[in-house]
Order: sequence, then structure tokens, then C-alpha cells
Amino acid sequence: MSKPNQIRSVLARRVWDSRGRPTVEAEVLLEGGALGRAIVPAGASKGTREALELRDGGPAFGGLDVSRAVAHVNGEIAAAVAGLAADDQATLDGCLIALDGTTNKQRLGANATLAVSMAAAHAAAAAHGLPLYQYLGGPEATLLPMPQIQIFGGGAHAGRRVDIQDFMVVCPGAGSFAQALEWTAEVYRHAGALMQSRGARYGVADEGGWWPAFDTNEEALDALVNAIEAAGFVPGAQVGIALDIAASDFGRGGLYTLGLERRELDSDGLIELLLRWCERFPILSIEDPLAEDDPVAFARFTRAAPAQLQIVGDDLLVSDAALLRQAAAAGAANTVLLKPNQRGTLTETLRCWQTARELGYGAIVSARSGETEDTTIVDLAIGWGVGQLKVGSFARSERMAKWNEALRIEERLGASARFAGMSCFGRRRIDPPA
Ligand code: 2PG
Ligand code: MG
Repeated sequence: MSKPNQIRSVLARRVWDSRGRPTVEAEVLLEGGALGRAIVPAGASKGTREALELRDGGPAFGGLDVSRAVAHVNGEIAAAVAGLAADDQATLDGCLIALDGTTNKQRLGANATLAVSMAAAHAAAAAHGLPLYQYLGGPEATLLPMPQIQIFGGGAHAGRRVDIQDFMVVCPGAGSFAQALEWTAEVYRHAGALMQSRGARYGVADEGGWWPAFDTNEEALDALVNAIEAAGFVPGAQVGIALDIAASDFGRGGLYTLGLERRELDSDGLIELLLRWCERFPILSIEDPLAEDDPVAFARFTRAAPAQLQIVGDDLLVSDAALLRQAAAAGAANTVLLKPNQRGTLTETLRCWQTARELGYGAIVSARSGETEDTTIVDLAIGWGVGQLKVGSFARSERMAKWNEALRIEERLGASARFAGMSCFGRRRIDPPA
């Protein structure tokens, strides 16, 4: 006899992401009639140790088609997971991992496995009659994340027009998630007006941040502070800066090429530059300050940085629990970015978050630069109580769908909603050697 929570069928199709590129959507139908659906995002600045996103190669769509990943879902994966309980995520994901049989999902594709993993979670939540965040976190799932919102795009998301990838804001002075969005809306608007007044407003980058028409990276930081002030906020206290340096994109072997400024820095030179920026600008969080192949310098930066600075590992850690343990042992970073498609299942992503908690690290649930209307990461951030969420800018519907979904959840939670504010920022420091 079948049970209502058992998977009856799985169906995948090719859909299109915010860069107009193919991606995988999966639907999981349960015996009781509940249906879950999810779409997988795609990165541009990727860590080399991310799980593999399977692309077809060949002439169509620049080699980026996903017909093989879609076929894997509709064939092997659908057959293997039929009959499994959708609300036993660990067993389901274990089945996907075993079926793939490689360490990085290179046979089936992380885009195939993650689509099914997430769609099954949605189906299970629907079967339980609960919104996904509540299904994942129970009645405790009331913590609204601090948003990290991009104002200027750069790096791989803007044709390397500037070296730094994400110039973002966080709102330590805001009292609620809704207020953090209101404040960011004003900063984003003023940043646009500022670019307009300089005759330098040329549209937006991949994640919707303003196109970075600057002559130096520091000019972008100055412009961001000006926009915060023009919007009427106290830089640092009310609205602060968060950067994703994405240093793996312009550094290799301990050498970093700042294309915009036509100079090359070694690891210590880059560390010095970033520390100077931390003194001059109200920077509260820095992601990937050094490249993924430069972990010793990453740890050196972590030790040298101001005590309150959040230091985030993205390419360095690729949402992987084992890499996070290694980084913690070496004293690198104090926060991990959680991107489910870097691993290919929800269970592995959750394991990384659990490891972060155990080690005293902070975490940020993050979207990718190639996104869709899928809002699963909002449920993960709230359901898992992570306390921080990074989605891109304050424009374009693949971004706004996520901010707006979190707004709805905050409203639905009413008096029980708690805003994380700065409480979940990574702060851990290893003691300097005696
Ligand atoms: C990152 C993300 C989002 P991508 O580096 O953190 O900004 O970019 O998805 O291209 O890796
Ligand atoms: Mg990053």
C-alpha cells in the first residue's frame, strides 16, 4: 500500500534563467497528490571545488544546454527515487548521492540532483500543509535574515568593468526585515541618481546592481558612502558596506591583477589594501578577500582584520562541511556562504550549516548570479534560522521575488517574527599564537 508522502513521479524540463541561459526545473508528485517544484540557479564566478553543473557542450546555447541533466532526472533519478518518502530528505538525498556515485556529482550533474532535492522538499511541505520554512524549521522558524543587497555590480558580473564583484549594503540600524528593505531601496535609488548626475548611468550588471562606471575600485566605495549619506543614513551605524571581493576571479598563485587600476599585488599587498579600505570605509563584511588557492593568506587576513569584521568564505569553502572544518583549523574566515548548488543536495548544504554552528561560524544563504523566480533559498534561510541572506540587488524580478517572499513571511509571522539584525554576523576569531 502506498503512503501519501511517497514519491509517485518526478518530471524535469528545461527552463531559462535570468541571463537567458538554460537551467533545470523539476517537479515531484507524491502519492497523496502533493506537488513540489524547484528551479536550479547558476553561478558565473565559481569555486573550482563546487559540485559539477552538467552542461551539454556543443553548438547550442553556447554549450550551456542542460538536456543531459534533464534526461538524467526523467530517467535514472525518477526511477531511483520513486516510492521514497519525500519527507525523509536525508534518505532521498543519500539515494541521489549514491546513484551519482562520484564525489562532485559529475555523472548526473548537481543541477539534476539539486532540482529533485529541492522539489521533494517543496512536495513534502505541501503534503504536511505547511509553508516550506515552517516545514523545515517548525514553530522555531521565526528569524528573518539580515539582507546583503548589491548596489553596484562588478567583476565577472559586469565584464570586469571593476575588479571587485559585489558592492553591497547591510542595515545594522534597521529594526525589521521590511525596514532593511525600505532603507536599501532609498540607497539604491540615490546610488542610481548619483550615477545619473555624473553621466555614468549605463544600466545594470548581472544581479541588478548599477553598472560600475568607475575609474578605481575606491571610487565605487566613495560613491556607495555618498549614496548612503544622500539617502539620509549614518554610514556604518545605520547602513554599512558588505563586499564580495571574489578574489579567485583575479588572483592565482598569490598574485592578484587589479585590471582597472593596472597593477599587480601579491597576497600581502592585497591584504594591506583591504585593511586600508576597512579603516577608510564603513565595511562590515568581506567575502573572498583572497583567492581559493591562497588559504594561508586568507587566514592571515582573518587574523589581521578588525575584530568586528565578518569574513566570508565562498569560493574557499563552496558550502562544504569538510572544507569548512579545514578552514576553521587554519583560522580562515568566520562565516560561510551557503549555496545549495555548490553541493547538489539540501542535506549536504544543511550539513555545512550545522558544521558552521558547531564551529561558531556565521553563515549566509546565497543566491547565484544566474537566478530565476524560484524562492527556495528564502525558506532555507528562515527555516534553518541562518540569519543572513544574499540575493543580489534591489532590482530585477529574479531578485525581488526573493525579497518579496521574505517580506510576506515576516508579515505572516506577525508578532512572533524576529529580525536577526547583526546578531548572526560571523565574529569568531582564533587566538593569535602565544
Ligand atoms: C557570489 C555569487 C553571487 P556567482 O560570488 O557570491 O554574487 O556570484 O553566483 O556568480 O558565483
Ligand atoms: Mg561570492
